[in-house]
Amino acid sequence: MSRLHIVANRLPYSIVKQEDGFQLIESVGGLATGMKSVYTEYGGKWIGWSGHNSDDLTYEEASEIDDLLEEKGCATVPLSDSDILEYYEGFSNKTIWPLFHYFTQYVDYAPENWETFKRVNQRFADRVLDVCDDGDTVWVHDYQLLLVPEMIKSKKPGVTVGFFLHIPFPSYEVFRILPWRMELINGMLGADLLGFHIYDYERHFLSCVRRLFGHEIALNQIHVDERIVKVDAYPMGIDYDKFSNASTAVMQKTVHERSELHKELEKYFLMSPDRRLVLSIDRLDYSKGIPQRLKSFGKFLDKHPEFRGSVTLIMLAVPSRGHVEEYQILKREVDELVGKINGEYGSVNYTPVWYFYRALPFENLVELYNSCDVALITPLRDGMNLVAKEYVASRNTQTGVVVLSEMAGVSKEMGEAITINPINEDEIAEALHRALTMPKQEQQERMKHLQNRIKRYSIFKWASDFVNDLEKVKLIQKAYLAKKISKTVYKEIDTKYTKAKKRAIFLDYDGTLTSFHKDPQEAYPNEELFDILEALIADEKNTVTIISGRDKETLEKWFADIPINLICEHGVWLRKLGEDWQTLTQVNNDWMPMIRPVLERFVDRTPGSFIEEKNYSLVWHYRKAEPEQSEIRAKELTDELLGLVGSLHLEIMEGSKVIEVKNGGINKGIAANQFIQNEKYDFLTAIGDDWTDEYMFKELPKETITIKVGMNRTAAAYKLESVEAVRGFLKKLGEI
Ligand code: GDG
Repeated sequence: MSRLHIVANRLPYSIVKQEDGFQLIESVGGLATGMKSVYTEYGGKWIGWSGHNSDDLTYEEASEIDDLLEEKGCATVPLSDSDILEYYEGFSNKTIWPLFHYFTQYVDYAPENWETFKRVNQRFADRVLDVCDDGDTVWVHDYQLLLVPEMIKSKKPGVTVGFFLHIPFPSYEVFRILPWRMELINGMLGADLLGFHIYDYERHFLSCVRRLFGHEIALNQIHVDERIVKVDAYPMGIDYDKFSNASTAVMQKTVHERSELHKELEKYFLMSPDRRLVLSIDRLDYSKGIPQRLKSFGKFLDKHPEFRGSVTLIMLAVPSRGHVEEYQILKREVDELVGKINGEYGSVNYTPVWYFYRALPFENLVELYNSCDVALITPLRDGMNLVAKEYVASRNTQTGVVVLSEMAGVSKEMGEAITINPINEDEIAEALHRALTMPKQEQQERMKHLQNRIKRYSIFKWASDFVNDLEKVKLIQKAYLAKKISKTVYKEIDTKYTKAKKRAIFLDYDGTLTSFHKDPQEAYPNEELFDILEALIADEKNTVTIISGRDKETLEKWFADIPINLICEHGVWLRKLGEDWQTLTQVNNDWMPMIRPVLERFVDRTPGSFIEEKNYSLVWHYRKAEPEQSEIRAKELTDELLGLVGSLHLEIMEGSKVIEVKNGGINKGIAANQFIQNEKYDFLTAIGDDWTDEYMFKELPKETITIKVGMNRTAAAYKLESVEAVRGFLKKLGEI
């Protein structure tokens, strides 16, 4: 693989000023560990902010820092005081963070923060563009850089871009609140691969794309202009061995070698064999549910007085975003709650909550994981939550219980934890009781499963999976492009066209010659389309046929003024030039009274959907209905119809946002073949966009130039990406 660069708000080093100059300290965070393995292996750069305010640095100091980082493969993006205030603390942490964690009441909509966010994202993108070449791969991380993928892609389309979001992606109902919602999605769609921790975030994102942009989406692939964007879930892992080994090392230390904290913990247990520790670790953030957790612990002590004196909650709250008002309020609330619980339930030799408001060194962290019987992890929302995984990895004795919020992404991977609703304080109190009284054997059984799973999908596996998928996306795009009509392919088609003496051109209508409209009656042909068709018809070597699922009355009305052949209702009706309408197959409508009530029931329950009755078919349209609901309804309806149609010799056709029930033995392929029989055409082409057109692609003679509009799997030989592309193609053929 070519070079792979990482882009994140922060570089994987922090910088401290010493007497003899600046010194780099390697970050030990999960992301830094995982990514270092990736960008060093692929010889790329890590692009990000050094963590220093550029206003506080002299030119010489800034250059010294840049040089030090450069040696480590890092390229710095400078941030000034106002950038930090408006881009980082402002739009990132006061707008996106609360919104994406469903704290809509905290969202700040300051337009100046948005402006700075855009400007700083552009600065990051420019720095990336400086260091990368066409053919390189770039992996952008997290919510501070949502606009960067598009900013890279629009300038260097030859660069493959991946993006991973570390926080939740909210549901459409929440996301839509944001005035800059279109811009953010558009920024993300610059990526070739978009990763989320869990499927829920992925489906929220896809739903926003569908509703805000209407792009075509097939499974987890979005068709954006001429590209395919793949979306997938990759639950981020940890460096499992690092925690497991550190935990073993901690246990093997002699008394003298042990840290002060470790000694304190041992003393605590020595006081009584019944003593238990419950652990709580997070950044002090309102998304983490810390006040609710404390209150639940108070409730637990209240309801189970037998545990007073023997169960202590160790609460490590790492200071975070202290400039932001909501965090200051939270800090006061937590301080008060700790005081209240300790005041109410404490005694001379019992402190219910040990509260640390600071970051501890890694060794202490592992000691805590090692010594605590229960990990109490109760975020109100959390993208993943790595603490839960780190606790599991550190439990070499295989004892210990995780009490876990169902709102954390990690809960999807931890079925063996006791899951709780983080708002429900009584439930948490009871879960805590259950955890503290769980038999050892049960703890070990659960822990064994958790460890096996967390170990397997480590941070390294996570990173390599994402990188491998980025490579695969290139192949998907290549396969898509392979069927695209390139200049050379077009030339070949044009040569055949020019040489031909008698040509048959079959054109589907909706989604091929004209875009879909919410109201199908609005899809009538415009002037440009008439010009294109007239130019083709003017060449007397051409026999042009519109072949559509629409009813004959509509098409007859719309195309009354031009001499064109029409095949309607997927092949039931044919009107050749100068002739009357004829049916291509013998059909009847006796079945309609049986099927109609079924469709009507679905109309009643699916607002926006409606029934169209054609001469020989019934159609349930759901283009105007709520997209996700109607997809489900469409599946239900198909299932129900399948049970009915067999004995009636009917067929169900699932088109684009329609389900059509019609007589069996009729399709566009049969109709088109009947149309050309007894004639000697030396140029045949068929263009269509949906499932019903596949019959033409499969059944017309093999020399037919078959063209599919859109990205879905097809039997056609070629693809065009859109209605505009079809019109462009026909204009060239018709020489207009
Ligand atoms: C975001 C998302 C997602 C904590 N205290 C100390 C310390 N830590 C380390 C832990 C852990 C990390 O910080 C916290 O990670 P989380 O995943 O729990 O949470 P966020 O910081 O909010 O991270 C989150 C994550 O991104 C990854 O995608 O899981 O949902 O919000 O690694 O060990 N480390 C040390 N001392 C401490 O006192 N050394």
